Amino acid sequence: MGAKQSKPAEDVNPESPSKFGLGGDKQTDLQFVSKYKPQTEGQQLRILLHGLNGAGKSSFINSVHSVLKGRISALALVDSIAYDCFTKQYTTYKIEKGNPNTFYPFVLNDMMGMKNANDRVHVKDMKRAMRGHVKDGYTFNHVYKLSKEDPYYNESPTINDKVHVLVCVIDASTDDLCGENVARTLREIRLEASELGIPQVAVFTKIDAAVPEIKQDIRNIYKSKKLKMERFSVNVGIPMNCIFAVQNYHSEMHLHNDIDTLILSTLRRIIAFGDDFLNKQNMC
Ligand SMILES: Nc1nc2c(ncn2[C@@H]2O[C@H](COP(=O)(O)OP(=O)(O)OP(=O)(O)O)[C@@H](O)[C@H]2O)c(=O)[nH]1
Ligand SMILES: [Mg+2]
Repeated sequence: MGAKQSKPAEDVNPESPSKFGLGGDKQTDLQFVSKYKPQTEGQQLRILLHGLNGAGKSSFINSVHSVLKGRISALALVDSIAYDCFTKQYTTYKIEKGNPNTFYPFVLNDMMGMKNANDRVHVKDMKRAMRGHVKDGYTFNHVYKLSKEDPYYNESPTINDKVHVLVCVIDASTDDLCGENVARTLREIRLEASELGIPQVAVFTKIDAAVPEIKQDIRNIYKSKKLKMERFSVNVGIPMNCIFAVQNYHSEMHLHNDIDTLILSTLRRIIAFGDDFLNKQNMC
């Protein structure tokens, strides 16, 4: 698939989402992301994705990669039958920027999803991951947490190993976004992140399945009561202005302007939140 073929078409729709401020302005957001540089040379902004299995974490990474590369790509592996946790390893994804071996100064971390609300091992592993103790390549399991004796335990994490923004990925297409117990567990993870000062956002995925009307008009996204964002916000404690909605690239052959716009505006905000935290850390 060549770049020419996948180049997003100019948005000729006078009622495009960007014009309604729903997804921000694509070019401005793209410029922000392209120009972003942490204040301190050599620093890297780490974005950790978590959530229930099958929520769309790996697909979000692929979507960000696709938008920034200008073509559909599959950096992180995704399973089409999400009956169990497909991603098992802790993996840091870097995105090449222009020249080979030049990367964006932010990375996206994928990890095994939470099996259910009683997945205590996941909560413990999350705490270690946020503090930077989990090395790349660690294979998670549901039976025991990463031990301090494990070769994949990072005893002395640097600022680059620690997480700077936590992204809770939610499948918006399920009837019950997250039951009471899952919400409690997500809240527990959120409180741990808050103790470390790590900002948190939520990204609702699969809005195409949740709100089929958006296929005709993507402006319906944030209006749609079907997304139940307010209820999620109250249950988990993430404020409404930190909750975003996207459609991941999951079956598309080409990029689409509206999908790009939502992914980019979400990414921009994630980076901005993480950067604030990174700067605060540097001042300490
Ligand atoms: N319709 C639709 N399907 C999606 C979207 N995002 C992801 N999917 C599908 O949802 C399934 C699970 O997606 P993954 O990205 O593997 O989810 P995950 O959170 O990484 O899952 P685990 O690794 O198992 O924890 C796959 O079949 C994807 O194609 C989306 O925005 N819309
Ligand atoms: Mg995955």
